[in-house]
Amino acid sequence: MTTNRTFTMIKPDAVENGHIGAILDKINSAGFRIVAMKMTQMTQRDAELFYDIHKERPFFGELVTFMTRGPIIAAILEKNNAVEDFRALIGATNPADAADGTIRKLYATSLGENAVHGSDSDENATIEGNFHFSGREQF
Ligand code: 3AN
Repeated sequence: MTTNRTFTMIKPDAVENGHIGAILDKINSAGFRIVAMKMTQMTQRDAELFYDIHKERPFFGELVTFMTRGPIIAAILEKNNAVEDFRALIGATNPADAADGTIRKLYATSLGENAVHGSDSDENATIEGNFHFSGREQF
């Protein structure tokens, strides 16, 4: 099902470096509507569950430590073709490979600390949005 929604996190590195406002401005300027948004800090268990797909990868421990070391911004975004267009807006996983003008090119520091997350499919956008926005909140 095409939902036209995606899920993003502004990661601890970008929050620490004061880039929340600039990144939200890029998101708004690219035509995304913010459907839900909160500042939160992931627990170790949260990060392990969220990145379960990477649990066998050598960088898993580093990823969990990084994602739990400070606050993040979690948000659900809406736009036509949201998943694909947002992946284009953030750029390649490694900021060294990211195109000029993309969020990772502008604000990420390294492959491991790459400023933002963007869902890679409609299915994962729904799963990830529900992971961070559940309970009484219905979007
Ligand atoms: P993306 O975030 O572009 O979808 P994934 O899903 O392959 O990339 O990786 C999830 C996260 O894991 C990345 N955002 C990055 O923080 C981290 N990561 C991926 N590959 C590496 C790596 N080789 N070394 C360290 N961290 C990595």
